Amino acid sequence: MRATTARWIALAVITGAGLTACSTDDGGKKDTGGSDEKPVVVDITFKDGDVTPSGDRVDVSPGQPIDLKVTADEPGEIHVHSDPEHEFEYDAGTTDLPEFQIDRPGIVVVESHTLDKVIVQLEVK
Ligand SMILES: [Cu+2]
Repeated sequence: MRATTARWIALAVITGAGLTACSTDDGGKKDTGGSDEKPVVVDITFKDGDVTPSGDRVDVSPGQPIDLKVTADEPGEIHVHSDPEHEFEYDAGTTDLPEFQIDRPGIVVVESHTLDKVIVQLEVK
């Protein structure tokens, strides 16, 4: 009887610790914690001097986290023409860029200055 109780307590402690670690991770990713919306994930591929997507419209909500995942054959830089602007550098390989949000409705262009191309237009509404 005693042994069983002890085991249950141990389990509860382990589970509790797991939950705490998980929610800390979430807290660190979101800057404000104000939005519990799922992030918009945009997969971007740079290959042979070209980029995919190329000028696509992506709908996002104001304050919704935007998560750019870059796969590239050489390092470069991405510009997000929001206010304030964001500049992200990436290396060859796969890079998960820091999440950002846009609070004001409108169209925000994400471009590669290396290629001088529009990657996506974020339509914030
Ligand atoms: Cu730019």
